[in-house]
Amino acid sequence: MGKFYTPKSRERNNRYLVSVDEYKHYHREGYLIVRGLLSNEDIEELYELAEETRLGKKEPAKKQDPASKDPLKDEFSDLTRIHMLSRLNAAAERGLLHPRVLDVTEALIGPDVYALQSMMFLNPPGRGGQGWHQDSCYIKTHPDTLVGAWIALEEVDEENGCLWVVPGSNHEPIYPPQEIGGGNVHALDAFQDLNAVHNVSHLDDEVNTLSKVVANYPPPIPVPMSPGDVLFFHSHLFHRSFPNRTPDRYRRSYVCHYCNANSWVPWDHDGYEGDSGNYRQILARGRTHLSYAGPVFGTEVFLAEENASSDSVRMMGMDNGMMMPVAQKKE
Ligand SMILES: O=C(O)CCC(=O)C(=O)O
Repeated sequence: MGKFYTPKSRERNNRYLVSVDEYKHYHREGYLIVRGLLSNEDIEELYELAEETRLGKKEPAKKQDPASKDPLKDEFSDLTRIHMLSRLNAAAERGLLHPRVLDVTEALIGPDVYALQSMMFLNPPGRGGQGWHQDSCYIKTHPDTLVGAWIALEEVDEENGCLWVVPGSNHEPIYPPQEIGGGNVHALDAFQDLNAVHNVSHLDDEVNTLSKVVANYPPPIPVPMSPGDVLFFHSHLFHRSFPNRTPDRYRRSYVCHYCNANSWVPWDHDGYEGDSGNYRQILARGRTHLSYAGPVFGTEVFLAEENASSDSVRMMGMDNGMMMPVAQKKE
């Protein structure tokens, strides 16, 4: 006879336990701020990495092309943000796989978690900022389970360009962005009135037509944060940032994305959008029946116990008429 399958987290001393209120807040409002989730030492390591990155990249900023339709292209070429340091650097991998960030992620979208993406933001004076957008139009997961974790590496506020969110907008579908292939998140013919939007992520609300949907909501709210605070945000949430308008402060942050490890992930940062990018995604928690990668710098991850993963789990009809997942040992 089989046994009931109940996912079980691995025990750790400093595990962050998410409260039911936090879980409800995240799913109702589309975001959750966990103050002081990371220690000073954790932040110091990531802050130093941000500094090394900044000091190693001293090319003069390229002037933004005012006719450009894609503000992100300018940002990447200006090195305002650097993608996927976690594939190149041990400290960046530790940040992406930080156990306390994963504790929260596991409770919100797990128990099985892939770590997909990392971005180091530097945002020097006068630069940075990303207009209204929804993250699932950039990183596609099917089922759509993406979540972002925005880690403050220093004080961030309205002056140096903190994030702004539209509470409750996580219940919206993904508005297909015309210029990047229509989003490709929902089936194209599933909605009767889901119209394409133009220039998502553009800083100018006049050309970024997602701003018209944002205008249906009460005013967006800024999210000021201190080093070690982490903002978890749903991938359908409308959010944006403004350029850093201080003359002398940076806005350093480390932003990572995760999804449930039973999602199919056609996305891979290196441009691959084919039949599966799963084999490049790090299994950070739990287990998966799909392919996955391991950490390359030896960062410890707390996966399901070996003996649990050798079970085969099937939905079975029980005597009481209910369908239940049942694990059976492989012979
Ligand atoms: O931090 C920022 O300025 C923008 C980050 C963002 O919007 C994202 O990661 O989706």
